[in-house]
Amino acid sequence: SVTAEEQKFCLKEVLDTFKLCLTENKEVYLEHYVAGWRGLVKFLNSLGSIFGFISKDAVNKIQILVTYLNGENGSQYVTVQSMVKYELDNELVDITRRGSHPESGCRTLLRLHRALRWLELFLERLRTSSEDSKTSVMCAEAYNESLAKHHPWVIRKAAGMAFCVLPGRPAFFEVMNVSPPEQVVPMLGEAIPLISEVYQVTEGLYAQHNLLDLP
Ligand code: 1Q0
Repeated sequence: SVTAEEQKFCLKEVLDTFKLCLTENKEVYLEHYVAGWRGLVKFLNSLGSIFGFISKDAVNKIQILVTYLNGENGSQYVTVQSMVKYELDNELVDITRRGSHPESGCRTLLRLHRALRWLELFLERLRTSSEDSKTSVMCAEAYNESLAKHHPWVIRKAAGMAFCVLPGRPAFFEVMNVSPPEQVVPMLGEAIPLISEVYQVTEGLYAQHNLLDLP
């Protein structure tokens, strides 16, 4: 059915979305950033319900940002740069501890931003891996180098358990829905620099405004 087709993950589609993310002067379009995450969540959902607690959190954060984008101040949320400026200028961000703005665009995007680093590290491992490499190990290594330092013990534990049931590399490549499958590695080679650039631009912006530790 049409709905099933819409739900199906396609690596090419996600790649195209990240291509659209950067403006000419290297700002990040929130709309495409969020669309990129939507595509990744599709992938996650196709791996089974054990990843539900992760995809639920991602969907929740995507939804928060979409609500801003479609809200009355949506024009302030066109790029991550304009969002940061707007929310800071109007004191809409809890800077040192959680207060009256627990769901600011800035802190919400920061969570996805940290996850994007995980994605970059994981995809790079996938790209350079051999046929018999374990996705669970690549995923855990990428996680430990990135997101893990921002997560409490109980989440790290749950994530670690979920990684253990990741399908093997061949099945994983199949879910990526690239044909022929030999195209996966070159396609990753194309995707990773794009994802990396979006990450670097956002990281620079957040660093410049001291926003990297938002509660
Ligand atoms: C393929 C396996 C996917 C594994 C995903 C690794 C990330 C594990 C993260 C565990 C998150 C647990 C849920 C809750 C966390 C929140 O506490 C935390 C902080 O937020 P807050 O509000 O409590 O301060 N949230 C986060 O850190 C955000 C986590 C978002 C993770 C989104 C993951 C989306 C996954 C995509 C699958 C990508 C597959 C890659 C291959 C596709 C090829 C392009």
